[in-house]
Amino acid sequence: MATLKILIFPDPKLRTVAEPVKEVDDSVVRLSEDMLETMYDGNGIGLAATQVDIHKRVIVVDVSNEKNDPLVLINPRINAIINDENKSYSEGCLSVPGIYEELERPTSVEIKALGVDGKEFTLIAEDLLSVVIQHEMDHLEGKMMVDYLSNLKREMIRKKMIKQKASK
Ligand code: QAP
Ligand code: CO
Repeated sequence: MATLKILIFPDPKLRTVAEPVKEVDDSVVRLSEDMLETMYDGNGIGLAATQVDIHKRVIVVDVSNEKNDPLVLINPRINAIINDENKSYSEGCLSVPGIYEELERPTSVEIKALGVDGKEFTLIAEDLLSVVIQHEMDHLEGKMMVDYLSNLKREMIRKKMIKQKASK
């Protein structure tokens, strides 16, 4: 396994729309393992392949306290919004380090995806899990959490990220 380099906002590669995975072969399994290692290494709870500059529809998530419940979703899609009542969560992103913002999303969604075994499964995600999966699925569309903020706030974050990069 290996850790991968994470793209940082406003890297334009983060705007790439990911391609569906045609076949869950060894390369996809290896990618998901490397993504999990990269996510754990960065103390993250979710990561999309887009963030490591691989534009395939793969996301990994682990919202457990013990960090021992890895979840790999390949070609994920939201099948249904079960509860259209939105809830606000403080969201972070490994591609926007040091920034946390309150965002509203549906709290309960039904997701369909392929697992690393290539088989389709259905998952009813609620609360934090639901929010993280939606956040990661946005990345696959080239969408980021900063897009939900005001232009002013996004511009401030953009400048901060460029400064942080220059001082490293
Ligand atoms: C998405 O994000 C998420 O700024 C996953 O310095 C997170 O794992 C959705 C991280 C929270 C909803 C709620 C961020 C690590 C990790 C940072 C992450 C940082 C170190 C972010
Ligand atoms: Co993110």
